[in-house]
Amino acid sequence: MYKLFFSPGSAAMAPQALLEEIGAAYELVKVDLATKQHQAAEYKRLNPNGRVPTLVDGDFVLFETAAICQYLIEKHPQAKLAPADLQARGRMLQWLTFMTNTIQVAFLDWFHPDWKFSDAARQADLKQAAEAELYRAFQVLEDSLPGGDTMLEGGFSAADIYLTMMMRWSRFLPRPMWDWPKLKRIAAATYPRPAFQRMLQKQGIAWADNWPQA
Ligand SMILES: N[C@@H](CCC(=O)N[C@@H](CS)C(=O)NCC(=O)O)C(=O)O
Repeated sequence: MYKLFFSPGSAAMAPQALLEEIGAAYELVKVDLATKQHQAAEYKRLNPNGRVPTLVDGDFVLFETAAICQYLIEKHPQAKLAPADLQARGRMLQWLTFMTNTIQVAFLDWFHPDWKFSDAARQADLKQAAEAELYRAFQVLEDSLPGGDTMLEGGFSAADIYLTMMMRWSRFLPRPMWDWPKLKRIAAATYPRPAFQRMLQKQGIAWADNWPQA
């Protein structure tokens, strides 16, 4: 039985939605960021970065969201969370990597400019730069994706879950990700999936309340 250390609405959403897609048994362990549980020595033994998520599979401990997703994809091939074709799989890895090391990083700067600077003016500059970087990255996706309900032409994959997690984070941006039509279409097809809905419900959170229904 897996253990997934999470905080509601965090990057744990994607691995948990994948666990739900797989139908795997898992225990959800809440890490309270408000009381700094993620900085406690006990948790940092699992995840030295003091971040969520962390996946525990027996004696094996794994951190980094994209790595956890990839591990689950590989461990449960029957769940078909990635295409079988090598090049299509390469494309999925390209987008997972782009989302985790470009988009997610810019989101962190936008949400937490205080992590890098104490000075208010420098925080404002960082937030502005992060917002511009997010829009640039959304445009890269928009210009590159085939169009349709999924990121890959071959159909649903873990990358769709990852993008939809970011879509929810983007609800606070002046221009949420759903301003980009191809990205909106993917999230529109992904967030109603029963697995994604179970993840939201188990985390005690809702889909974006400002999501444009039309
Ligand atoms: N690259 C890491 C980033 C994880 C990360 O930054 N998680 C955030 C929540 S989305 C966190 O743990 N924040 C701790 C905090 O707010 O202090 C990953 O994808 O696992």
